[in-house]
Amino acid sequence: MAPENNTTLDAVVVGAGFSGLYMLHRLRDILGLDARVLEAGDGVGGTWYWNRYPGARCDSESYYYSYSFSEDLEQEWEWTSKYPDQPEILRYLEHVADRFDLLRDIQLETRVTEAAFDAETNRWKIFTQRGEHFEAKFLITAVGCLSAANIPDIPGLDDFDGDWYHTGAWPHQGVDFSGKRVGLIGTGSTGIQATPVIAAEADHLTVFQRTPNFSVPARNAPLGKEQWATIKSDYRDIRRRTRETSSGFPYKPVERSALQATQAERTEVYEDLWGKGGFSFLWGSFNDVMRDKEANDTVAEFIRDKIREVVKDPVVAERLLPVDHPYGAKRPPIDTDYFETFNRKNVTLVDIRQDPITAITQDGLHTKNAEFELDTLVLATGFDAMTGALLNIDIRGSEGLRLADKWVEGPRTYLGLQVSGFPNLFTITGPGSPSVLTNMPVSIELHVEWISDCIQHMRDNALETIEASQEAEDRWVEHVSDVAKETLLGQADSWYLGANIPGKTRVVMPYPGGHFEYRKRCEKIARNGYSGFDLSR
Ligand code: FAD
Ligand code: N01
Repeated sequence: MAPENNTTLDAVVVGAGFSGLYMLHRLRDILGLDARVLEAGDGVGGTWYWNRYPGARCDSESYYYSYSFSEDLEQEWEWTSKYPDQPEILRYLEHVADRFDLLRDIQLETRVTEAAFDAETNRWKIFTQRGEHFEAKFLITAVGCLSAANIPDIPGLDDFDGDWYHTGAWPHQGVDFSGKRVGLIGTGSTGIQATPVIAAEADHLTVFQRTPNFSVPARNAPLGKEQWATIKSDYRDIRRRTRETSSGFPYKPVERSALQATQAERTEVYEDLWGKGGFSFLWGSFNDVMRDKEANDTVAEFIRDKIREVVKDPVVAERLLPVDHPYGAKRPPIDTDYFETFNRKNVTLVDIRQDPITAITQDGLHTKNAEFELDTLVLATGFDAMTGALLNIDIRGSEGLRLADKWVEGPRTYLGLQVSGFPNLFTITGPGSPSVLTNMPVSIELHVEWISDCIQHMRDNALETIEASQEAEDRWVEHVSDVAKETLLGQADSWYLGANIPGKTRVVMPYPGGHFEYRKRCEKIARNGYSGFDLSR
């Protein structure tokens, strides 16, 4: 779509991933609004457009890591496996864009840099990197919780003669690792997915690990005709269950406590779930593992034993043992042959807590005690999560208040949906909502539908603006913090808290009260005429 200047619209949506695509469909095709999506990338798909690194795939099972809003779409699409790879998920999102004829209202290669609310006209003024200017009544951010890459400030990165890549901005043509000495920094979900695949191709892979991580086997498997027949006939029930659990996963909530079980009973449960693989290991074991450190220790020790069992060199095994945080307090990865990969002769593990990285040079990487010659460096160093992409836009509210100033001590929102002082701005899966603690399409659909219903309500009642009240926001921020204290989330230096970004205020950003409770609360607030929001004519 050709750039235009001074375009006036009902709504501007920023971002064309899972969130932005569905938001556009609701606004345009259900509400009949004049809406446009502005997307920085040159294609749709968001996470699945950017993260093309080797081994990238989802960790929610495919049949519920998908939209539920269209039964026809559900019946048409068949995923090849439980955890499909990035190209397949991207194809799905491209299919959705095509099927619902969304592309004609998506403007690609358009990065939003600034947005300011004009209180005279009650309109948002939105500016892009390529000099365009839009005005819209509603500004809806669909910028993603995990879309602003974290590139660590390691001295010398620019001097490196080889190639370096961040996994969240992977080249579309791929990277050829054959015959290469590769270094990989980071052992989060991304590093854990990429390591086995790169190791199989490279001449040598050196993994630079700052914090050992828990990981359980994914046990990926194809989905065949019979499974599809069952899934398709059960879809409504599956979707209902995703909405009625705290995780957005359709697992039955477990009633049993790890501490009330005997050691033998616990081992039996953990062995069974280890064999099944995936997130059933987290959600399907015991109800106290995410709340009680002693209960958590039982599962943590089980995983450590598995690592000791798999990794043949006891020194390497010891280095891989996660000991500084409870299982699940960081987003738990699932893997295919991650720990096994450290038995390969062409893989070295470096503990950069013991021997910190000091610099990157022309030839490779230096730690305090050693030098590593490298041809290629992979930064699997994650994201400035939850607030990064929002604050990369200079957003100013009704009295010129900057979002970046308002959030200096951590994000403040009401329900993760709105920010006091920023009328008619909606933040899909914003901080303060369950978002990343859930299977995200479920949280995304909830927000998209809540926002479009809210806009419909405003139109029906000739309302001009909606804004979270200061009081409701303060109460919500306090509630999020209180609920977080009942969990183990505070006990890890994770991106949930912003602890991965130097200088970022440490605060639990996602709402840990569970999807179902949160959903009921959002629905009740809407039924009560949007209590906690100020609406004006
Ligand atoms: P995104 O997909 O991140 O899309 C945001 C879009 O906004 C991007 O395309 C970006 O370019 C654009 N954008 C941002 N800022 C601007 C700007 N200023 N101007 C214009 N455009 C902008 N979640 C799960 O629940 N299950 C999983 O299995 C799972 N797997 C994941 C695997 C990886 C590798 C990663 C990184 C995340 C994964 N997630 C998973 C989380 C995932 O981000 C969400 O599931 C979902 O894809 C988010 O969709 P979104 O549309 O909200 O955001
Ligand atoms: O990022 P991360 P990610 N020097 O922040 C290390 C989703 N996802 O891209 O732990 C050295 O988790 C950092 O070390 P430490 C999922 O929600 C899902 O892996 O901070 N090391 C850590 O080891 C996930 O949680 C899938 O000490 C540095 C790593 O880099 C989220 O995206 C796949 C460093 C970053 O781990 C983010 O995952 C991929 C530095 N300066 C992603 N800075 C699925 O499977 C950071 N690190 C679905």
